[in-house]
Amino acid sequence: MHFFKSAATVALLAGACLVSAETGEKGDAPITEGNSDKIVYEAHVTSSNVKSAHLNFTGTEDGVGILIQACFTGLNASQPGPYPYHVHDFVVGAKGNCTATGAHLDPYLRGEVTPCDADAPETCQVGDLSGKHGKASLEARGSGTWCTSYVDKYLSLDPNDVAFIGNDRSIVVHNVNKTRIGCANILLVSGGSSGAKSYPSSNATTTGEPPIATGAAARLGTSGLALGVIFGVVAMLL
Ligand SMILES: [Cu+2]
Repeated sequence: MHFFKSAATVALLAGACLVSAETGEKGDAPITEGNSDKIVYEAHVTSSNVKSAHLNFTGTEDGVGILIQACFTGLNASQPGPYPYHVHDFVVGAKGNCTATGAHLDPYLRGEVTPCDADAPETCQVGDLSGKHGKASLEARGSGTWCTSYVDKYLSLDPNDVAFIGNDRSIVVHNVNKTRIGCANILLVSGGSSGAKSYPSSNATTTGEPPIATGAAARLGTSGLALGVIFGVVAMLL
């Protein structure tokens, strides 16, 4: 009897070890709180291969996690799907260069060797949206559209959280072979602060480009918003 009990314990311990092997060097991602539903970020991907992939990020009523709504449409039929998409570390480079976005947002240093297990999303790379919630389906090809909506409990709208999606981050859409077929910066639309960056770019695990390029693109985003406000005021005066 005792033998069976301890055998079961050993098996359990071994199981626990296996599970922890998938966990990030810095542990599992914690559930985020305090994400206001007044804060809205957006990313709008358009490229020669992606007519439109629009993603909207906002807080939730209870502040737990962030609500993501996404619609993909007009993906080039020559690109094999289904299509993974992720939050990447850096902003898009000059001339829409998606390579400049670096790796997936992975502040807990989990890496991507072991694929994300959607049943244990806390162990996935924080930025691995399609790993946790499903890839964009083939329905998005040609004139088709594919939309989804979900709460991701591990991303944050707080600039002081390592899982912050704002400002210096981007969305990259891939084909099924991981080729980057489109990318766009995640920009603040309303609420929130443009805030500090808590997850140092130097932590990135890839070939990431220096964050110098990011400033320029971020400024571009900000001046775009400012322009929008100016046009809005002018339109009101007319
Ligand atoms: Cu990606």
